[in-house]
Amino acid sequence: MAGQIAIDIGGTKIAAARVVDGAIHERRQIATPREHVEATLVPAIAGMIGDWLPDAAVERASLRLGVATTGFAQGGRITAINPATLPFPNRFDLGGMLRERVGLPAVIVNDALAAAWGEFCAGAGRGASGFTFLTISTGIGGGSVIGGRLHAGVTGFAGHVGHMVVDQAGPPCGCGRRGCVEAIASGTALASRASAALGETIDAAELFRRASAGEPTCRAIVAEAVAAVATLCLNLKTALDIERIAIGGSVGLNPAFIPALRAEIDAAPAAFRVEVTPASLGGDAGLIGAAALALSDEEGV
Ligand code: BMX
Ligand code: ZN
Repeated sequence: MAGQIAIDIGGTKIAAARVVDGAIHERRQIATPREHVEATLVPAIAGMIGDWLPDAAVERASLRLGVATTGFAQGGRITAINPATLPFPNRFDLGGMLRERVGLPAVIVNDALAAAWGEFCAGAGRGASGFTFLTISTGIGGGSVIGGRLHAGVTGFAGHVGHMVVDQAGPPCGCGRRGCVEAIASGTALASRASAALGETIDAAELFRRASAGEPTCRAIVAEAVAAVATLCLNLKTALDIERIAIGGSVGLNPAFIPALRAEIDAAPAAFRVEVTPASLGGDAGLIGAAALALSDEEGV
């Protein structure tokens, strides 16, 4: 069966899929190797997709991998904006290494930009004339589709809204700034803030469980994260005047998150309010978007 091979590299998981006509036919997932990423990442990906590669040279000739990845993607290379999300060397040549190891060219796009395109084409962004996707996951990423075009910006950096500052006196972020929404509300930040406050190691999922059970420290940490993401949404509305924001990622899709976010946004002055909705492709948005971008001539990514 023909189709695209799509890969989504996140700070916690790598997913790979065969995508046929925009639908996922077979999907695999592994934990992201976080040690010696420069040496382990590409072999791990090659191991996931090896048996999907066609033998016939003629079929290989028309195939391009669609790769969504955490990090700032530029000309096939990726750079960590926040190395705490996934540490790889600056301008890591992911495209070149994949071509060498797998024998296929790859279209490399930031994960949240790819997911924004996936949600716009086939999910929660369909029909929106201005749309932003936010992933609240290991890190916080974003992507916007304005007037039907993916807005990657002049260098491909657009969408790195996890590094918009929402509290100038806030905690330091791995990107080098202070008070970024990612330093307050990402899964990484929530786990480390909760662990420090409670004196025991817990992850973001456990933080939400305890907050739902009424534990006051956990409730306060979650409330601060929700307020930070709400500020980000209101700021995005002022910058882009989008119609809808879809929220994805393991933190964003926690059942407690979006209702609390909506309540916070609804308390803002009317002109700043924006519709927020769960990402409808769930964890597959990046795969579907990357597959579509590998086929398309969507520019600037
Ligand atoms: C970080 C940054 C973004 C990414 C976002 C979500 C790195 C390595 N990544 O802000 O490029 O889109 O995290 O990443 O600097 P995820 O791994 O949580 O999906
Ligand atoms: Zn930052």
